[in-house]
Amino acid sequence: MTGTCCAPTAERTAESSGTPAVPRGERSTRGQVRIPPGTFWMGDSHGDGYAADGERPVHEVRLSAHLIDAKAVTNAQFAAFVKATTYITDAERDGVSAVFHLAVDAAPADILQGAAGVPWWLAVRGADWRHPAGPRSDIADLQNHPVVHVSWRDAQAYCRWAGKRLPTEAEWEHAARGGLDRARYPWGDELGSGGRWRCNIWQGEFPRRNTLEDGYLTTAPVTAFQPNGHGLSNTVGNVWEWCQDAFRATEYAERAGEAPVVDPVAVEPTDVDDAQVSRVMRGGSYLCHDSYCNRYRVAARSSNTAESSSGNIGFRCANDET
Ligand SMILES: [Ca+2]
Ligand SMILES: [Ca+2]
Ligand SMILES: [Cu+2]
Repeated sequence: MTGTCCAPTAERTAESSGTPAVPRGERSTRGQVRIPPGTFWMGDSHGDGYAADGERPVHEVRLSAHLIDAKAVTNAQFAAFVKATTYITDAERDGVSAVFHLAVDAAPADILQGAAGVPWWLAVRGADWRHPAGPRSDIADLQNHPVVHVSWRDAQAYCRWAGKRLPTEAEWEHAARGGLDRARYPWGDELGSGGRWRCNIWQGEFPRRNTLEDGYLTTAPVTAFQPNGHGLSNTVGNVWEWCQDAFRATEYAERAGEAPVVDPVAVEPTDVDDAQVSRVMRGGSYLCHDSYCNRYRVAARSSNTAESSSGNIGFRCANDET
């Protein structure tokens, strides 16, 4: 396990290449909202981002009409998928996933190591989507919380079964903006607080003391907090959300000059199923805090390898309009 700021990267030992064999389900738009065709300014209009993430230059993007889930995929939904397909996630196959240190619920022998540079992440044996805090935890009381410990490859498999697909990075950002032009957050430019948090991030001193002003140390139910202008809940905060795109920090710079860019998606040219390809994650998570990671903004970008999983990465689905 090596470290990126907000979510650790797995060094999997189990064989994990190739598309998992999951039957493709009939197209479904259940739980999805329609996003009409339109253009928007993609990227960081405020200069808030980390240069290495490539949130700039801001550029105009035109999107065709599409659909996107109003909320992240829940544990209950993922359980239905696993029941129907007997799918085994990357974390289950590997036997290990990353859990935030204050959340671990495991025997000491199952706590293997901290991640280099990010000691608040612990590799925990037996941590997986059914046991989000480790082997001693379960999801009985977390049915409507976002599924976590799912890799990009696991998310792809779910989408295939559900008759859906992952959103592109551009679709995700456009939907997360909720119709607010160039705003910082899904509700406007100010984070707000004063006892009224709009999203699930970290309050207090990261990574030891969380004052829980927003109510949650780790995940919140997928419909907690007010939805944005498009009816989407918890785009920023709660859990990172996988997108379809391969991650390239230079992506936006390469788009400059085309105006507007139409339905962009960064594809990995060699092997779309490569477990090592870095895939885009959006929205930040319950661990984000301005003091070390302000990626709970709609423009913020991050990435992880397609086989990585942790207790703060989930996903929502999208669909073409037929
Ligand atoms: Ca929180
Ligand atoms: Ca989110
Ligand atoms: Cu963060």
